[in-house]
Parts: sequence; C-alpha cells; structure tokens
Amino acid sequence: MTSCTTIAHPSLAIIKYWGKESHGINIPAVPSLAITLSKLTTTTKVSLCTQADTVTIDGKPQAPDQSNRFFDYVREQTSPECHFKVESTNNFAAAAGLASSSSGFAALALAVSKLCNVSTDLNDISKLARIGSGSAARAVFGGFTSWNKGAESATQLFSPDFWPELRIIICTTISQKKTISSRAAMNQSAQTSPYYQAWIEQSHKLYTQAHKALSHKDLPLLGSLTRQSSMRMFGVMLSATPPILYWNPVSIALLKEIETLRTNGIEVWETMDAGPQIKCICLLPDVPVIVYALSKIIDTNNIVVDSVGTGVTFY
Ligand code: 2P0
Repeated sequence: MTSCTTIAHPSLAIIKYWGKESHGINIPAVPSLAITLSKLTTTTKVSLCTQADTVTIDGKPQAPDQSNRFFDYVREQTSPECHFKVESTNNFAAAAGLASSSSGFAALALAVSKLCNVSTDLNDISKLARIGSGSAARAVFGGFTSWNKGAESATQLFSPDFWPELRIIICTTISQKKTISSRAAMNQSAQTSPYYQAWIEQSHKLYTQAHKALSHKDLPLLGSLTRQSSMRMFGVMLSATPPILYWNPVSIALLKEIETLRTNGIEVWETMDAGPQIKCICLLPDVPVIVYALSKIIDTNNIVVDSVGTGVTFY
C-alpha cells in the first residue's frame, strides 16, 4: 500500500481544552468534553514518498512548521526514511475556528498509521493525532468524547446515537483564516493572563457537572455549563497581554439573538472557539425557530444544522 484516504469530523468542545501541561506534547492542563460533528468533513489522502513531506489543505501548500513535529514523531516510531505527501480537503472553512485541525490530524493519524503498518487501534490513533493538534485526540472518536487532564489520548463517553434529538447549529460569520493560531493564543493566555490559574482550578468542577448533565441529557444544565466554559475561556484570552479577541460584530449580534431566544423560552445555548464562529446546541423540534431567528443576521448558506457524528474512518 502506498496511499491511503481517510475521513474525519471536527471535535466541538462543550467544556474547553485551553492550556497545556509543561511536560510532553499537547498534554492538557484541563479536562475537556466534546461532540464529534457529522456534516463538517475533512478528507485526507496520504501517499508515501521519498522526498520531504508536503501538505496541501484545500489545494493550498502549507508551511512545514505546522506538521513537522507530527511527522518527526512518526519517523521516530517507524522509520527515518518515511516521508509523506498529504492532500487534505475540507467542506468547511479551514483555520477559522471550526476545529479543522482536530479533524485534519485525526484523519492524518489514521492514514499514516495504516501506511506505516503501526497500530490502528483508536487509542493509539488518538495519542498520535494529539501530537499534531490537541483537540484531534478527541476527533478520532465519534459521539461524545472526553479528554482528561494529563491524558495522552481521549476516550468516547457515549456513542453517536446516545442523544438522537441533539442538534448543533454552526454559524460561520466569516471564513477568513484566524489572525492568531489557537496554539499561540493558548500559550499567550497561559503565560500572561492573571486569571489563567483560576481557569485551571475551576475546570474540574465544570467538567464534572457537565459530564453529569450530559449523562442525564439535561440540556438546560449542559447548555448553561457549555456557555460558562466558553465565556470563561474568553475571559482568560481577553485578560492576556496583548489581549486576544476573536469575535466580530456579527458574532456579538448572534450572541444577542440567542439570548433573546432563550428569554422567549427556547433552549438554545452557544459556544465559541478560537475564532468568530458561533455554535449552538439545541433539540431538533426547536431548530426551525432558531434558524429563522439567526437568519435575520446571517445568510442561511452560512448556517449548518448538524448532528452528532462518527469517528475517523477509512474512505
Ligand atoms: C477545544 N480549542 O477544546 C479548544 C477550545 C479551541 C478552543 O483545542 O496547540 O488546535 O494543537 O493542541 O487543539 C484548538 O486548539 O491546539 C482547541 P493545539 P488546538 O477544542
């Protein structure tokens, strides 16, 4: 076998990973909890080659520093001769706060492991994917996932069919690449925010409460905790030096509209990541009224109603 194609979906955190341990590569300093999406898809073809590694994402060549560490790690585990040609495509905006690095490295880890004849056990794939990007450790698994503080790999908490009525509404406010990578923003937050230590300390309680709310399918409680995790993460970013601000005016207009929906009794709860996009969790019967309200602010072409998806697979 000289080439292999895989597909994966982004991991949307409801309890956020934001901060790393000082040892190891992308070892989380906080526990996180996430949903693997379904419609947003990354398809990655990897071919063995003898020259330098090359990566294109949506046809655009990528700087080697984005994936050097991942490929070097693979060569350490396999053979120094292995090099890779990677062609990855997304059906959504890459590097814009929609977790494309999570699906990208999950897909890459499975393809490379298959090509190098190393373990394709999902725990091992999760551990390898993490080297590329922390959140990719979760995207390896479908359904609802957990990644503990200090853990080298993530785990699946519940399968994709655990909560069939749950929907995730993804609003893309702008598809431009972010100006500061999540990795740089995370480091800047840890090094300069006076609230970083408080963020780390509160994360365990938030995670435990959210885990319980999820296991009871308690949307009002889970939603409220989801919003808290996201807003507290931004509290850390805003208090960094220099401050990190990913939002744009459309993000804020959407947040206000979601708040109005909740005031009117609709259970819809927002979360945001390292970018200006808004994702909400809600239940299927409420989707039409929510999409109608959001479409007053953004074009419906920029709204995706998604459900819980599967983990990484071969194409
Ligand atoms: C998450 N994010 O839990 C959090 C919430 C963004 C906000 O994981 O440095 O690309 O590669 O481990 O995984 C995005 O950061 O960072 C992220 P690295 P990653 O999904």
